[in-house]
Amino acid sequence: MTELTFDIHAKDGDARTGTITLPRGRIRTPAFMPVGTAATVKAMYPQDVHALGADVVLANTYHLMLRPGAERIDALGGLHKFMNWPWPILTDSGGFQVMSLAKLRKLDESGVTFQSHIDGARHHLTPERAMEIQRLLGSDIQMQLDECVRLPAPEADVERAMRLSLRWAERCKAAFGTQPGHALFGIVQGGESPALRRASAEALVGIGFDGYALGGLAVGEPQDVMLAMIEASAAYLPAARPRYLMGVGSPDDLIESVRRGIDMFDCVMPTRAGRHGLVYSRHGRINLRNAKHADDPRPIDPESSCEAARIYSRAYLHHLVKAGEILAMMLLTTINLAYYETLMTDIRAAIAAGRYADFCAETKARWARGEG
Ligand code: PRF
Repeated sequence: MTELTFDIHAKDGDARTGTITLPRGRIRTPAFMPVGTAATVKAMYPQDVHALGADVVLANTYHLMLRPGAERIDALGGLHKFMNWPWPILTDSGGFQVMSLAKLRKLDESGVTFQSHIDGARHHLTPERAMEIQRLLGSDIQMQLDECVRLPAPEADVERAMRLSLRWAERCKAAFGTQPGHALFGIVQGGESPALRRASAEALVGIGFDGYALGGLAVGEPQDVMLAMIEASAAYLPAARPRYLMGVGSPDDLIESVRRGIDMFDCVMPTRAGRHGLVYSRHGRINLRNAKHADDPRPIDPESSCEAARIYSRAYLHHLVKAGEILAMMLLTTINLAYYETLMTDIRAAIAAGRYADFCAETKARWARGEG
């Protein structure tokens, strides 16, 4: 179906570390994908995102179809050239963003009709159009169109959405056709029902995808439910294919999900938090808006591999945040992405060394000790 290969180098319990290879580059797993919704990881130069250790970024069908338009990006040479990111790009399919952002949404068997949150224009997104847009963008890893139900929800609603997502999965696979060097992932739905999760996973595997995502999680349920649903889904997915947990999560979510066999993640948390005065470090989360940092000469983390975390004082970063300076967003986003990517590097090393359980315990203990 494609040239995506996934080599697993080591396993430790259900956690695994490996490499996804695509023509545009390799993705070391477990991988964290920074979110580049509108063809930019906000406040970052693309080369800096890569230098921090990101092998792949996520971009969004929904935002790019509305502005600047998939046909325009295609005419300009594709998304990689447009945003000056030559490495792999994964694109989400749009359904989830329509449900969270668009106005006047109407969903039926054919797809979803909605009004743009930008100018109110009407659009119809079908499985076929979602695949066409992702092909026009030149996306390396494309996602099926699905319907994600926020939790808690009646099981009948969750099952209806899961079955619809399966029918859309078939249509997406047919529309994707053969695209050498590009991959298509299916998305497991099924809310907080282990039986629905299993049925969804088994049906998707029957259709056959290059990788499998877990959707419909981190949408209102507690963490223990999310982790149980990962277990209920992963057990029925092929070990030899990558597993991607969509829209997750906190550093703790990442290490607990990896423990249960997840290989890929994306989340706005490090980038969005960085634009709101929050930094993640080895010692937990720090809110730089807090007045207690105003006179603090210490850096965020003197031992960080990230220069911004080593050099600038908390007092200076506090000042930049309070003053609403652009540099605050640039430095904090850099520090946060560096932390997330370093965490993934450490996770991969711990799995390879067969000491993942110890690594998790040590990491959580350091977070619990606080700000350092
Ligand atoms: N489906 C798609 N994208 C997503 C999700 C989903 O369920 C989620 C849920 N956490 C985030 N992004 N297509």
